[in-house]
Amino acid sequence: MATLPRAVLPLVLAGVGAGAPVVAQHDAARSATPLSQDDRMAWWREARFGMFVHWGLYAIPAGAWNGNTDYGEWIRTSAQIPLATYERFQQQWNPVGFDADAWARMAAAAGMKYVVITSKHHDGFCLWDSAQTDWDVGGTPSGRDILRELSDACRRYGIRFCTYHSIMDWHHPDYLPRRGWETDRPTAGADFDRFERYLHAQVTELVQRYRPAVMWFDGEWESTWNHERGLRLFELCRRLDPAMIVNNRVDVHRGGMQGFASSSEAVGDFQTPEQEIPATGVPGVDWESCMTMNRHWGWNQADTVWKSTEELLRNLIDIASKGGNYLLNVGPRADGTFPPLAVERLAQIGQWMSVNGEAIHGTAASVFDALPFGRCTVRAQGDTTRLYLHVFARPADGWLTLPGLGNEVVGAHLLASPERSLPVRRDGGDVRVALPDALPDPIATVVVVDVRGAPIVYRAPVIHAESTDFVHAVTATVASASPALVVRYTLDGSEPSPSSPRADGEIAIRSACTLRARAYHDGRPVTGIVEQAFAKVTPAPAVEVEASEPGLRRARFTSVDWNRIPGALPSPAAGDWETVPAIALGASPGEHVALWFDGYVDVPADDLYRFALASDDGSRLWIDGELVVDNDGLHAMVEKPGRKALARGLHALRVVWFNKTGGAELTLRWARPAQAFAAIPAAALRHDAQR
Ligand code: FHN
Repeated sequence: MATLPRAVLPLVLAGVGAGAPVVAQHDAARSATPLSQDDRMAWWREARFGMFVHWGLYAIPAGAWNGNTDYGEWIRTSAQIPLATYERFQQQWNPVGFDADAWARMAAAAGMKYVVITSKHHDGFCLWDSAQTDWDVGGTPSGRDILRELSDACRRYGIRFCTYHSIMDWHHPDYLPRRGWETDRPTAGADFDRFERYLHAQVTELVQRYRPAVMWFDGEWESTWNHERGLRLFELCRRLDPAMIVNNRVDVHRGGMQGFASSSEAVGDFQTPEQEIPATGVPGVDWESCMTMNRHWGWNQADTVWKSTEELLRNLIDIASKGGNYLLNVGPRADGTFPPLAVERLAQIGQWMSVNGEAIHGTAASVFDALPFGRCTVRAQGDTTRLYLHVFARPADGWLTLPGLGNEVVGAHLLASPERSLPVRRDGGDVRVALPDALPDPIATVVVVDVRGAPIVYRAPVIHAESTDFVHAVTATVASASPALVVRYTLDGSEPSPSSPRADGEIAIRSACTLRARAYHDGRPVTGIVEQAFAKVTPAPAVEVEASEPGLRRARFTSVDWNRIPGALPSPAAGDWETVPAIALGASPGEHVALWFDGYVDVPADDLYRFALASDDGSRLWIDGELVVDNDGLHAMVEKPGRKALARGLHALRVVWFNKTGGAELTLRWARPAQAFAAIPAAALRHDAQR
C-alpha cells in the first residue's frame, strides 16, 4: 500500500541561528488532552535526521590502553580496567573546549533536527550533577552541567534536546551481573530492585530538569532486565511526560542489531536498527537507524576509517526513502571539541541539505520498489504529490524511469533549478523523465516530479494469508500498491477479468484452489497476474498413549559449549528429568546451559496449528518427530514461525533450547486459524505416566 505522509502537526519551530526564539519543545503536544501516537511522533517523523553524541570519561583515554588503541566507549570492560583505576578519570574530566552552542549550530546547519546525548553510558558516569550519585560531572574539577548547557543551546538553535540513557551500569554496586572478569567486586548485598529505583530516580531527574524530547534507552540485553522492568520504566516515562518519545530498547524485544521488536507485548515508540539500514521500511512502523561516522561511538584517536560524506548522505537518503530516521553519531574529544573530520562531514552534509533539505524533512517513504538510478521520497501537497528522485547514478540513456506510475504528471524540474522544466513522457505503464547532460551534484542530484492526486503505482498486488495450507478454511487478502487501483481475482485458476470479483476484503478459502489476482485502473489491467495455491491438508493422527500425567519432562544440561543444537543430544540419566508445567526457563537459567522438554501436547480439535518459538540463544521444536520450528544458533531474542496440521488428541512434543552466554529467553506460543498467539496452556501439556 502506498505510504503517504502522515499529518504533521504545525510545529512552532524557530529559525536557525543564535538569538532565534526558543523552540516550543513539545508544541501542541503538551496540551492537557490525551496525546495520540501520531501527535507524539509528528515532529520526529518530520525531522528524519538527528545527531547522536557519545561523550563521557572514556574520551579521556581516547581508545588507547596498555598498547591497544582500538577501544571506544566500552574501554572500561573491554580493557578490563579495575573500577578504582577508571574512577581516576573523574578528576581528569575538564572539557575546556566544550561549546554547546557550537555543537547545536553544527547540528542545525547539517539539517539535524534533534540531538541525542549520552546522559549516562554503560560506565555509569553521569553528564549532569545528579542527586542520586557522586559519580557524575558534579564531582569533577570543571563541575559543568553538560546537559543543562546543551539543552539550552538546542533550544536556542531550534533543535530538540534528547537523552540516551544506559540501563546497564558497570559502576553502581546494585547493578548485576558484574563483568565476568571483575572478581574484585563482590555481589553480596547487591539488590537489583534497589538499582531499578535508582534508575527510575535518575530518569525522573533527567525529565524534570532537562525535558528531553526523546528518552533513548540502551543496555537492555542482560539477564537481569526483563519485560516487566521495561514496562515499568516505559510507564514512568509516560507519566513524567506523555509527549516524550521512548525507543524500543526500554524493553527486551529488539532482537540484536536489526533492532525491530519481535513480540506483540513489546513497548517503545520506535524501532532501533544499529549500524545497519533495513532492506525496506515497514508501513506504519517508526524506526531510526543509528550509525557511526567511523568505527567507534566514543572518541578513538587512532580510528582513521571514516565514512565519506557521500556514504553518509546516501545513507540518509536511503533511510528517508524507506520512511526511517537517521541518527548519525559524533564522538567528541575529551576537551569537548568535535573531531575535525566530523566537523568537515557535518559541514558538507549541511551544504547538500541547504539545497535539498525539503527532499528529506517531512517526507514519506518511496512508493516504488527498487529504483536503479537511486531513491525516491514523497510529500503529499493537497491535490498533488511531489516525488523527489535522488539520482545517484545517471542512466546511460539519460532518462529516469518511474515503473508503473499511473498518475498524470504536472511537471518536473531539478530541485536546485525550479525554473528549468525537464521533458517527461509516458511509456506504457511507466513514466520517464529526461535528465540534463550534466548532473549538478555528484553525490545525489534531486529531480522533482509533481503528479496529480495520490500516488498511483501499477505494482502487482500482494497476496497475504496466515497459511497456504489448511484443515477447515483459511482467509486470504490481496493488498494493492495504491488505493486508486482495483484488484480483481479468481479462485478457479482462470485469468481475472474486469468482471471478476473485487478483492476488497477477506477472501474465505474452504477447498484447494489457486487464487489469481491483478490490478486495474479505470477498468484497464495495469499489472501482471499474481497467484498463490492453497491446499487442504489432512491432520496428523494423534498418538496412542497408554497413560499420561500432567506436565512435561525437562532435563537440564550444564557446561555445554554449543553454537548450535547437536544432532545427537546427550542422553539424560533417569534422575535428570523433572516435571514442569510449562515450556519456560524459570529463574536465572545461567550460561553454558541447555534444556530439553519432552512430552505431549493435547490438541483440542483437528486444525492447522501455527507455532511461534522465540529464544536467546538457539531453540528447536519437534511435533511427532517432525522439526516444526528451527530457531537454532547463537542470537539475541528472535522469534521463528512454524505450522502443522494436527488431529484432536495427544501429539509428541519436544523443545530443545540452549544459552551460551548473555541474555537467556525462551517462549513457545501457538494459535489456531484467525486466533491470536498465546502460550500453550498447562492443561494441554502431558508426559508419559511414570512406569
Ligand atoms: O553498547 C552500546 C554501544 O556502546 C553504543 O552505545 C550503541 C549505540 O546505540 N548501543 C550499544 C550497542 O548496541
